Amino acid sequence: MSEKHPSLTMAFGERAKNASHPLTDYLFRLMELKSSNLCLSADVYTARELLSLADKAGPSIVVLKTHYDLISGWDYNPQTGTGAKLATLARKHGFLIFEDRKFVDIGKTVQMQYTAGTARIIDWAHIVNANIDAGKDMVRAMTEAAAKWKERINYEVKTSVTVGTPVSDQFDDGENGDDPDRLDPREQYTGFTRDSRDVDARKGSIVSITTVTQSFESVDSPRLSKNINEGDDIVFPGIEEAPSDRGLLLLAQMSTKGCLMTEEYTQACVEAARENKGFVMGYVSQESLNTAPDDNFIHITPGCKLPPEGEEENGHLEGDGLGQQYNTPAKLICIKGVDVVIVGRGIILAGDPPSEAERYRKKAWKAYLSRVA
Ligand code: BMP
Repeated sequence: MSEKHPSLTMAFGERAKNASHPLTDYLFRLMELKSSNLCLSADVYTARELLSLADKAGPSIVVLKTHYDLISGWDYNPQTGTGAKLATLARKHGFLIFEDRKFVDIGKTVQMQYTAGTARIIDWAHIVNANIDAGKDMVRAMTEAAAKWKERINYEVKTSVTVGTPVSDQFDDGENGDDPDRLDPREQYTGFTRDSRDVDARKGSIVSITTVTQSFESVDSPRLSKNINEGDDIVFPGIEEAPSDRGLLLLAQMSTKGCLMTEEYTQACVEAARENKGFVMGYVSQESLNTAPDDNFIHITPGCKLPPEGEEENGHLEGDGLGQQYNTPAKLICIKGVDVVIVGRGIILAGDPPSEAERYRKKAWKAYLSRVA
């Protein structure tokens, strides 16, 4: 880390002005507005707990980090499911949703995992991350997928299918197999367009009449503003709604003991970030990686914990016994130069998680203020 890099002493509000990604600009301004550089890692067991925690801790945080695949009862419905509900809470409290999916695969597979499948991550997560062990082309693949998605949401396709005489075997191809609005990979990336014949072919054995209606609806506002139920349209005051752009964080370093990510790998992340500034917001890392004069990437850092209230703050913090290592917000922000700290169990396992989130917010913000002073 270069101690003297300008991003280390510049206020977040100033960094917003030079941000190369609309979401980074937004996030820096949100951080100033809420006096928060705290990300809550909402690693709880059920969707109900997740939504309740997001609602209660929402005022203290600027990013909510999820692992959707560890949540039981995740409702995949794009309009009314868990992702859509989180999006409503994000708008209400002013935070961004970061799905910690750590994509790593060939570009084509990652494109599909990101934009399609059951979870349709891109629909509800403003930010995702990637491990680029597979090579830098994966970042380009994700950039292209996000650009196509954004193009597509400007012309929302509404398709309704009416079927007659359904019989039990119509559910053969999975619960979402008949979702007419789902992204077809061929449709997305090769110009393929589904038409009524496809639907007819799939339904041929089970329906007597199939009617497909498609309409194209132009929308100007962000995707997340759509499908809002009445009463759920509250937007956090003092800032506009988050842009509909999607952003990527590169997993450049990990917090774990014995992490195998080499300096060479981390340097490849830095190069990939600089080459894809329009989509890469920054890094999940353990230190600032801004070294070139105009680097202004955001650094979001897990492995953060505070000692219990009243205990010596600079003492040694125990890991979790499973490889996780912890540092205090003061060390990560002032010494290592990161911008946002990620806290999971430090908050979740506290007696009163919302007030513990507030304690972390204050400590992390104080560390930032002393860094830029
Ligand atoms: P906790 O604060 O409870 O240790 O949780 C840390 C969270 O950050 C977990 O969700 C974990 O998956 C994630 N994480 C991490 O701990 N270290 C990394 O290097 C990268 C991560 O995404």
